[in-house]
Formats: sequence, C-alpha cells, structure tokens
Amino acid sequence: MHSNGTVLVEAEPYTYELSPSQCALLIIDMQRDFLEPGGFGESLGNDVSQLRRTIEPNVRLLEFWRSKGMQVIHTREGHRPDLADLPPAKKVRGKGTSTIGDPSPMGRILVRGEAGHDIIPELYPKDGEPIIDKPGKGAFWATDLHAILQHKGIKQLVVTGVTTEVCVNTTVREANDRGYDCLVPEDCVGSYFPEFQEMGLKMIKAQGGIFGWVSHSDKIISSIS
Ligand code: C5J
Repeated sequence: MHSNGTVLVEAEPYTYELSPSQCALLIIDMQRDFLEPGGFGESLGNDVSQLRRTIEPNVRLLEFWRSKGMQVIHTREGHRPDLADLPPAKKVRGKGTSTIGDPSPMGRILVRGEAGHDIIPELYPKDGEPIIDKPGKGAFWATDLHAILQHKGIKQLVVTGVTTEVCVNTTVREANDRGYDCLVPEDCVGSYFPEFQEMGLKMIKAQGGIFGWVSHSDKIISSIS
C-alpha cells in the first residue's frame, strides 16, 4: 500500500491505482429476469449459463467489499408499473411475443416490484447499499447515481454485472465521461454472446484505456488484501 492509501492492481492496459476509500463496487443488473432459467433473458432464446458463471466471482468480490467496509451500489433495469418511463421504441424492439410490461412466470417483465425484476438471492443487497432503479441501459441516465457518488466522495468504480456489451459498457462510458475511473473484472461481467464478451472488454481497454481498465477479481482482492 502507498502512503496515500492507494493499492496497485495489475490490469490492462496498465496498472490501476485503487483508492479503497474512494472506490465503489457497482453491480449492474444481476436480476432474476436476466439470469434465471424461465426469465425474460432465456425467453428471448439466450443461454443464461453464460451469465450465471459470473455469480460466484461476484459473490466473492461483494463479500470482500463488505468485509472491508467499502461502498457497494446495486442497479436494476426496469420500469414503472404504468410504463410511463418506457420509450415506445424499447417496448416493441425485437418484435418478441412477450415484451417489457407483459406477464411472465416471474411477474410483469422488467417492471419494478415484480419477482423477475429483483436481484438474484445470491447477491441480494444489504441495508445501507443503495439500489439504483434505472429505466435505461446506462446507470447514470435518469437516476440519482452521480449525486450519490458525489455525496459519498467516490471517484473510482469497480463495475461488474450483466451484460458486458450492453448495460456494463454503457455505464462505464457514462461514468468515464463524468470523470470516474472504471475498473472491470472480466470474470465478474457476462454476456449471452461469447464474442460480445470478448469485444466488450476489448473496447473498454483499447487505445490506452479509452473507457477504463480490465482486470480479474482475484487480482483486485489480493491487491486490497
Ligand atoms: C440488457 C442489460 N442487455 N442489463 N440489459 O438489455 O444489459
């Protein structure tokens, strides 16, 4: 550990200098609708096992973060029960037989308060861990995330969750534009599509870390330990 309290994490494209008191773990959309068999994701024909492999490393990282008293924030993608915040284009996109707001075995798809919208039990938020309900792919759009991070003095984000190329990537880009340094542990993010997993991570760390850094949860944990 440096005298200023930072630790060095081996990462790509180069070492990440992590300040534990200023670094939040931001877990994106680890929701039943995306991860559980029978959920919205699987109903679209996706292979949920590609996302489920991220659960165990996320649990380890989350427990470690909690054990160190570091800031944890969760997000959920979803909409008001009246769907007033659902853009019409998002409702019909994909031309699926079931779309957002429709009934499903886990309640209305991606609607706040429904079972499928909730976070999987393995990563369930604890009291004091803010949950950001977001209507979009990025966690900053139409939410109070930026204000919460500012009030807590957070300048760095370790971003995990699903999916790598959609909500994780969008959030990392939004965070980067707002001045946050983002570190993405590759084992803790997942995509239904292996090629998007690979490219989603490459996009973040390309060009000298154009949006952020990529590492592994083991490296983050051992550096802070
Ligand atoms: C998607 C997400 N893929 N959380 N949502 O629609 O990435």
